[in-house]
Amino acid sequence: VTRSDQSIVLIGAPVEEGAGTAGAIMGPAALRTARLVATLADLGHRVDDRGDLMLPPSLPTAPEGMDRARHYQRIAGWSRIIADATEAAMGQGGLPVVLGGDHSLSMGSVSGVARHCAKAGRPLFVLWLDAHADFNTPATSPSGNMHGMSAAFLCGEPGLEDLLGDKPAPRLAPENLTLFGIRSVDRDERALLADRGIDVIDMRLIDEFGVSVLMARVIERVAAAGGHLHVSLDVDFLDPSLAPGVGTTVPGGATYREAHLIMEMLHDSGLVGSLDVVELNPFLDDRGKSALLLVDLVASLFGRQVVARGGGRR
Ligand code: EXY
Ligand code: MN
Ligand code: MN
Ligand code: MN
Repeated sequence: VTRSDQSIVLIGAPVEEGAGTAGAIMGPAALRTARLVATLADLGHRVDDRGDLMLPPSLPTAPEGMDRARHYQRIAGWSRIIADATEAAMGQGGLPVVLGGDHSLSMGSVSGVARHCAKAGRPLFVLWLDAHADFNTPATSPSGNMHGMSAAFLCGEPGLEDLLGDKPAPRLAPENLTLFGIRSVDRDERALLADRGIDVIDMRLIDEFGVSVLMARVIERVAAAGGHLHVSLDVDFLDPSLAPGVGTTVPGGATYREAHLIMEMLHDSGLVGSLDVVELNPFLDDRGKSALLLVDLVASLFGRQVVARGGGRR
């Protein structure tokens, strides 16, 4: 991945059935209204906006016992087309940016990336910026909402084995997942995270050590392995005072500068090869505030800087 002039492929994924609240269907449109395309192009990147994916009319059938995963059939349908889209974009040398849509879309987006990485022989790492761990399974979930299950699914936890049909993805090695910004975890989910030894950077650790030290650690691990880093950015990672446009706000989130510093460090690392921007709910937003902040954060990730730093750090 080069540090400028990247080939960014925008993929709209207006999925909302994975969330408990409607409205994320409007997320991709709001991000475009907030000038995402022009912002990335102004930074010198090629931007190929492929528009929004559409759920095909015929949906996969649900295996027996899928009543604990709400809207399973629709999420399975979405996951398959989203996985195909990110895999195709990467196969063409592009950097997929998936515009959500609720966080269940990452079951598809990361799966497509995982298939590409497996073919390329490159280890996959995922940085999950979120208030929630999204590490429930159909058996542990208190809500049945599939946006709370995506990270667990990607690590191969049981219950959703047939989601991708005849094109399954290699599972994400649990030690290559970092959950960052976490401050809301369910009881059985907490036990599962501990059992699997998932790297959970909760808000308390961020308060104690600061994002700089904690992010440097993540970046060093990916760099040492020569890995591909996928970033999955959930709006509720941010403090609700900054980003009210999300159905699952939790107090005590990342500040404006913490979030930008993370994006700036990720840019300088040169390791990010794919991105999800998820959970934006324009119906709940305050005059586009959350959408505009997200576009600014994506700009930082793709190289916007306050002053030019010749060459930068790697
Ligand atoms: N842990 C709760 C559940 O599983 O229902 C809430 C999940 C919210 C998920 C949002 C997208 O990050
Ligand atoms: Mn590649
Ligand atoms: Mn999430
Ligand atoms: Mn969340």
